[in-house]
Amino acid sequence: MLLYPNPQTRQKNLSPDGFERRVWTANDVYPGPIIRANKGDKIFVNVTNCFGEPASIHWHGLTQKETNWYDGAPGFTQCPIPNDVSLVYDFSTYGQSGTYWWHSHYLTQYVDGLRGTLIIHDPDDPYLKSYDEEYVITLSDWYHDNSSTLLSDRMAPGYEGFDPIPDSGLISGKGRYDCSAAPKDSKCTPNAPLATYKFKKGRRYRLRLINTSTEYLFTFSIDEHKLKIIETDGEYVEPYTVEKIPINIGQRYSVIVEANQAIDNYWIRATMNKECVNSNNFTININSAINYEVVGILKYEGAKNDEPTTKESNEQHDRCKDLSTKFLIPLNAKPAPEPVHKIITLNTTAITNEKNVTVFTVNGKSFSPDFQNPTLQRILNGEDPNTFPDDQVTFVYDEPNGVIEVILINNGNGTHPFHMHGHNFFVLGSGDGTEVVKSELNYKNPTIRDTVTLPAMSWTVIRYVADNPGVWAFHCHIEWHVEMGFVAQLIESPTELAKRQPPKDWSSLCSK
Ligand SMILES: [Cu+2]
Repeated sequence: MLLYPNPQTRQKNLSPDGFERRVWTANDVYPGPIIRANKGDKIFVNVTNCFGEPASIHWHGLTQKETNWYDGAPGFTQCPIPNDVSLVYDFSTYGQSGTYWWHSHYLTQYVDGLRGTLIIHDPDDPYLKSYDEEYVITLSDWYHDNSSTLLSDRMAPGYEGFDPIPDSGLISGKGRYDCSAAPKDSKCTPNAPLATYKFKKGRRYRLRLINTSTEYLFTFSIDEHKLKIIETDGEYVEPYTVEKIPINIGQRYSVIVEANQAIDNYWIRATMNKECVNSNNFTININSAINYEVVGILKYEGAKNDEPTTKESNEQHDRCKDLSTKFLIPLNAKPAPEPVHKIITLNTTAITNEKNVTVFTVNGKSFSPDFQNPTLQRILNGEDPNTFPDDQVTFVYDEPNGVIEVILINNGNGTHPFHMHGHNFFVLGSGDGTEVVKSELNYKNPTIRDTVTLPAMSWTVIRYVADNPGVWAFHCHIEWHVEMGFVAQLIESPTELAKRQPPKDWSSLCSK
């Protein structure tokens, strides 16, 4: 049992890449503190909101069995926490272990800084003897303007650009901005310190990699070192060794790295894949001085204090795609669950709506949250989820423990990382074009994860067991796209769900 007392969320001036801006922090730091637990622990996090605006925290990858109300998604599972109010998120880790993260799920607040990591250690970790130490490494794009400004520009009627260009990329909250490009009235300190990880020759390190970005897929590598993958999104996998690893927003990998090279300094590279993001001359912040080649340093004990001079691996991967599921076989592989009780097909695209604003649609509908009457509350109040309006984009299935298959079709020309709350899922397969090729599906030992990349003009088939009654968001994790309605609400086993008694502190959020 674990208690994390009183994290205070506050706005504070910080300079992660040398450029000072207002950052939405937890316990005054960015990234927020690492929450560590052991498998089977209960976690209590008392969140005190001092932002001066509403807030919430979602626990990305945690299935929240029996605690749908603590999933932290305003409009779906709660009313946001008002300013000057505390909420204790109280949930069990059940059998989950591995690498997770937490972030605000209220508007674009996490873009401005409210995010951190959550690690569930496993005393029965099958790889425990394969590494000596571990580090948590977060990757993120970073913007100098407040996200609310960027979002209102993005959603301005008639805007014909694309998503805002960031100003830098950060490794574990550290990056380096070219201050000569900063506006005259700003505070910017050049040569900001880079993220540096100390290795001792002969030791083996588990690196927990988490992409906590707003928009960008990163490719991670360490010069002259191999990465042995052992975890995808909390699921152990058969070891698979690469030199570079593509990691999209919301995804996590653990890799084991052996400190088996000469005592020296080596570049850690986290390259932002700009070819996966569309832009044109009108794009917000198109003249950004961003360096997409984000770096940190792996420093062997005994190495000099020089910057590395090492060269990047030339290993190539498919662009704007996840690593092939062929190589991400769960250590406890299971066949795809059967028989399928319900197939949900989600056709996604971007359109210009009647207000001349670009929005995303799922089966022709674009999501708009009702913060003060979230879906879970409506169901607990006895409303029939089959009668919700189009802008709730609901998909209802009331077959406890039935198998749900979701066919995701991306009819657009952008790459989108899709994340499901409340479940991890079996990835049966994916491919180019908008027609599923059944012969390419893997029913024998599919990859298990909770976030999957949907490349432009492509299909993906996933399955999961409906063993978790709740309201579960299923959405693109590009934060701008969430606000542009790129969301489905999965309403799982509502009859069972409606019988549950929510905690009083949760209910009282909606009356404040
Ligand atoms: Cu998207």
